This record gives sequence, structure tokens and C-alpha cells, in this order.
Amino acid sequence: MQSELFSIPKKQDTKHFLADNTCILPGFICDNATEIRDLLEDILLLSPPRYMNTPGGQRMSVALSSCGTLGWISDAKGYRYSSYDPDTHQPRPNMPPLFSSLAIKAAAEAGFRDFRPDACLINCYIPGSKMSLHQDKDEQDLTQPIVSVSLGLPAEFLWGGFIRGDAKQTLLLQHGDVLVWGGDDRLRFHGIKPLKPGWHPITGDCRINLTFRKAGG
Ligand code: MD3
Ligand code: FE
Repeated sequence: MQSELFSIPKKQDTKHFLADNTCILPGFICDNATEIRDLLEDILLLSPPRYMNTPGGQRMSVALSSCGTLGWISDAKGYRYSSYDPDTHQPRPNMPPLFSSLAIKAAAEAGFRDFRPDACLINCYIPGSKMSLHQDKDEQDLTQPIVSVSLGLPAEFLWGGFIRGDAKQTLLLQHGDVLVWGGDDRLRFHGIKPLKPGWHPITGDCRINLTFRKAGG
């Protein structure tokens, strides 16, 4: 479609702040989605997504992998980052330069100019997969932002406050959307409602979410 001819604003142009330190960049990676998907295929062959258990023994409904120097793991001993894949005992697949450059560019758009991601968590959702309300605080330097990239099927994202019981907003995260969270907003409770079934040309019947973090020191 030649949207330029009809001056329909591109989705990519509508960046906005949901809070002082929370920025949404709708469609920010749409032009790179196929290339990202192809790079992910290689990464997921080296380090297949797997269902980890919470320290309490509950199987998570999102399958997880990671690339970069650090990856996130959960088992009976707790939540933490590690340099090795717990199943293959291999180092994590490298973070492709395209991934880090897009994450750094997105963080800069949101006002975070010294983002140095060392971990890219790869969350794979199938219909019914959800992520319960939680905070992200396993990273060493909480002054570094988190950059999230959504691919494939849309998901309802729950965005809360600083206490579990605080009021929540529901936002739809769509294919290509990038969110940047920093400062105090980094500690907001958040979650993903059960994924609805569907089909997306880039990912098929699933949703993939990438989160870029500075996890180590
Ligand atoms: C808000 N992932 O991996 S990304 C996670 O879509 C996670 O898979 C969700 O929550 C997903 O930890 C949501 C958006 C996100 C990520 C980190 C945040 C939102 C955040 C940290 C603080 C506040
Ligand atoms: Fe999270």
C-alpha cells in the first residue's frame, strides 16, 4: 500500500510516553521483522526454547531461550542469570549485531543513551501461554533500561504500578512494537494475559517477545 500518497501516518511515527520513563515505539522493528525471525531460527536451533520451572515447582507456560553473554534461568534454586545454557552446558548463542543495534537505537529514542545490553531473553508464546504479574529485578544494574520487542500474534499486556495490588492498564502489544522501560518505571509490575489463537505471516501460530537487558555488572 502506498500510504505516502494518502498521507496516512506510518505506524512507525507515533512514538509516545506512557509514563515519564516508559516509551512505546509502535512498529519500530517492522522493517526488520523477517531478518530478526530468520536470525531467531538459528539461535533457537542452538539453544531450543524450554519450559522452566519456578522455584516453587510450577512449570512456566512460556518457553524460554536467550542469546548474548548472559541468559535467564529458573529452577528449584531460584531465578538468576548464567553464561551457560543449563541443558546443553554450552555458552549462549551470540547476540546478533542487528539485535543489539536495534535495541540500542530504541533505548536512545526513549532517552537512554548508554544502554549496553548483554542479554536478550526470548519468550515463546503459544495459544494459552501467559506470564503472571511480576517485577524484573534479577539484573545487577537497575539503572539500565529494558527494551522489549514483540513479534507475531498480538498480546494483551498488563501494566501495573509499584505494588502488586495497584491498578492495572491493559495494552495491546502488536507485531513490531518496541517498548522501553527505565528509571523508576522499570520496577512496575507487569504480565501477559493468555495468548489468543491466531496466525501471523512472520511467526505462524505464536508470539515471540525479545527483552534486551544489561544483566551483569
Ligand atoms: C515493564 N516479558 O520477559 S515484555 C519478561 O511480553 C516479560 O514476554 C513480557 O515481562 C513479554 O520479563 C513483557 C514488556 C516488559 C518487559 C520488562 C518490563 C515490560 C516491563 C520491566 C518493567 C516494566
Ligand atoms: Fe518482565
